[in-house]
Amino acid sequence: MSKRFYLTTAIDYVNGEPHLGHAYEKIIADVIVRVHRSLGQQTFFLTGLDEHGQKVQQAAAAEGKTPRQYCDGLAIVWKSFVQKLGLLTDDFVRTTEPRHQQVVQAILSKLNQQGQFYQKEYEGFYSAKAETFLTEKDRNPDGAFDREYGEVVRLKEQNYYFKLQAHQPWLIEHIEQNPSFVQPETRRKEVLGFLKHDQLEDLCITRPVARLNWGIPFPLDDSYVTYVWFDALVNYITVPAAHGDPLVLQALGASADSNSQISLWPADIHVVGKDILKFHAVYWPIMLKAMGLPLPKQILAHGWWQKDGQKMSKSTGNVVDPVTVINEWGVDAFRFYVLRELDIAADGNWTDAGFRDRYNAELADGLGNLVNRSLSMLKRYRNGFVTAQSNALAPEAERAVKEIRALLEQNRLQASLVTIWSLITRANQYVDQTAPFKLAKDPAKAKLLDDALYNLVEVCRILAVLLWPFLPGTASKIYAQLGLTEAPDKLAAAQWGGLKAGHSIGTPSALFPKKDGKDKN
Ligand code: ME8
Repeated sequence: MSKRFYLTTAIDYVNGEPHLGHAYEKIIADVIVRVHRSLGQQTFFLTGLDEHGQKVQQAAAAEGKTPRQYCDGLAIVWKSFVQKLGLLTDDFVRTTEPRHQQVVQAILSKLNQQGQFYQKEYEGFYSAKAETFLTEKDRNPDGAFDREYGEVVRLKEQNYYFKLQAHQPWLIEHIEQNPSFVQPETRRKEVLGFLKHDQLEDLCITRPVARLNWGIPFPLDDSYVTYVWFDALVNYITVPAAHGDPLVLQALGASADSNSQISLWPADIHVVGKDILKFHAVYWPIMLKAMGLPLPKQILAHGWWQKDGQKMSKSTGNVVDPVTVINEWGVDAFRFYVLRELDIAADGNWTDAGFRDRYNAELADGLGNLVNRSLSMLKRYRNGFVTAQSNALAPEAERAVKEIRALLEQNRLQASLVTIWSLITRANQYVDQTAPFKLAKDPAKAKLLDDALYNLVEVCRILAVLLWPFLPGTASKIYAQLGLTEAPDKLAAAQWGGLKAGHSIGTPSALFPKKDGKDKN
């Protein structure tokens, strides 16, 4: 049983509908999963919902629903969002599922037996929005708590704590010795800076039922529920356990069913936003180490989106609704904009004009035009039959494939798209330089026309293979228009010379119809 490439995203709070930030994270993850599939690996892609906690309890109450009714309703919306984005997911976890609850409780019991927990009374500040306790250190220079914490209240309560301090030295060493453990580099430095300069506070892992009852019952004391982050992080091993991962089952003290085993753990990449890096790069590794499980290979933290230079906020109406954009422009146009606009490390700014400009210039005039005119010319001048192999663009295509392979190994998605588009630009120049429409008028130039047409359709084929992880629907359409019945889902097919003389292509049609400037987006 070989281990699959296992990738996860953050599980989203189910206290509203999905927005641009959620969509972005899932798309980055999907591209990386598809890259690994294209390289021939077996993959497993997990996403899901974080359904417990005060925020969800409050959101449900505001709608006059029980938390369960509220979550069940929204789970339908979020699952259909996965379809809308075209994600190749293998499972969808909800933290209210019994399979998850069992794993959380088993871990809590195990860590308790090892003496990792203790009780103490806390008196101080609490933010329900961030589901966290705050200290004086969290105040801004003006003395107020940041607006991101929402309403901050004073409280005094008895809770259970997880001892973290003893773990600090090995974690620093692990991050120093494994540069790819936290990426991008700026985020790695951020975590190291924090671990080296601040003493880790023990983690409060319970909330009293009297204040919050929407959570996983704490197995050691029924007057508590489990802290939502301890609950949520565990989802990453709930699913391996549910699929019979022997390593995880062993750590949980459960026996493996030999008929249904998939090896997933350790995760290859946890894709998360920069705001939840500490939970993933500090608390989660410590929890795993205490459980006796190996650490994930990488935590990849992406930047955040704003709209028109401002934080997205439902109350001001300043939001991008991915579903509206996708319904109007198509999912691949949406995927392209978010992937091309930002490097994973950077923060981004959505503008409707920027979206429209990229659509028209890069998708319609760049890729769409190249594919449409290349295939249409082959149809018109050679009845749609592929001409004899010619290699004028082969060196440039091969160079691009090599460069993209290296970039993809480092998850440099934006840079890969830049390289793909330089090949598109080069091929469009080649049309202008060779001018097949002129060659077609002179029978003495038939061989030159054959050569030009071969180079163009073969570049289109290679582009489809390179584009598949990013724009899967478009890549499949290009293959179909080329009359190819297989899927463009293997990078090995990006080798020059795949199209054979005499092959008959399908019917060309516009991939990205040009839109005028009056659209809303
Ligand atoms: O944090 N731009 O859930 P969440 C980019 N349940 N990414 C954004 C974003 C934006 N404007 N807004 C949110 C949680 N995100 C927890 C996670 S994981 C065990 C538990 C990202 O719904 C955010 O960074 O608040 C996070 O990675 C994800 O969306 C879910 O955020």
